Amino acid sequence: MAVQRTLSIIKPDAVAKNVIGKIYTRFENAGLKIVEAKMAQLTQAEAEGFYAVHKERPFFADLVKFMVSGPVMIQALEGENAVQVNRDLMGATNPKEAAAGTIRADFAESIDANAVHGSDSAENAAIEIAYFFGK
Ligand code: RTP
Ligand code: MG
Repeated sequence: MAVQRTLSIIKPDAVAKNVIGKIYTRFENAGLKIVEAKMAQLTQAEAEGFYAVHKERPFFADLVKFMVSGPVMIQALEGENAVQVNRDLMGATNPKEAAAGTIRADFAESIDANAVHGSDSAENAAIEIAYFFGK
């Protein structure tokens, strides 16, 4: 498997909990390098654009409202098989179903406030990295 990049967001709940460093340590211990990073307060339009794929879903309004509720930490991670390595670190979308030792099991509150985002494919990773960091 080749070196890849993936887009990660530490969501408002985890930023508020002061666990950015703990989550970064998990990326680093898994061999993922932080190659771009910025803290941001997303606007409504930025959050809607980022999650546009979900705009017809019943949870879309709540998801956007949550993502603009406080600052987020956005990073591009680079490493072997980075997309899947990050998804494995994150755990299941619903923290109640997330495996022990995953970021969501340890830091997330609920399916809405679930601590982190990670790209779900290499193709989406490229789109999402360009969305926040440009080419
Ligand atoms: P993410 O995109 O944030 O990394 O999360 P994911 O791939 O694990 O989950 P996805 O299906 O892409 O959903 C995006 C976010 O929407 C919220 N969600 N709520 N109430 C629900 O049934 C529901 N389903 C999804 C979650 O906060 C999820 O992270
Ligand atoms: Mg997703």
